[in-house]
Amino acid sequence: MRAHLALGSNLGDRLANLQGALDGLAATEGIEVVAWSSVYETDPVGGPVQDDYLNAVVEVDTTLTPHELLAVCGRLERAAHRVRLERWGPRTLDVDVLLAGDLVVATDDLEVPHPRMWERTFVLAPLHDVAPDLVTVPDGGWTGVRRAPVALHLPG
Ligand code: GSY
Repeated sequence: MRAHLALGSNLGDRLANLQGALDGLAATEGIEVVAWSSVYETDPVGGPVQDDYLNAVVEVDTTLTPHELLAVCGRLERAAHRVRLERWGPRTLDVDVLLAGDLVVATDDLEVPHPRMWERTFVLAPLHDVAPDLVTVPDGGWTGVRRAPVALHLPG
């Protein structure tokens, strides 16, 4: 199954946090990283006044179920020492399951497709990089997101 995951960070070494997530995904059994987007610096959406985020999207092929993917996301967030102090508050790392093939999941702990993804330019701009067929660029381009002069890398 082809799946798409959103990465975000606005606390600590933001780029290192995103890179750690990409490395962690690539090292996970049952996940093959297929592509990753540019890194975007984005205005914070929702929550308290907080610093700008770095956001990216990773495309994977996986044999894991959506709930197994969710568990991987949680493991990666804990590895980045994410502390849940405040809903929508600043965070070292957020990893969300956006899409899991054509699957639809609606459980208490997981909704796929991600219920807010289509209104979030910080998700849609990087998703467009890896899956342009899924996202239409709005007239006038994206607002609130800027391509950052940095990139994620994987060996090979
Ligand atoms: O939902 C992910 C965490 N988050 C973000 C984010 O990743 N990027 C931006 N720009 N704003 C956000 N607000 C929240 S909460």
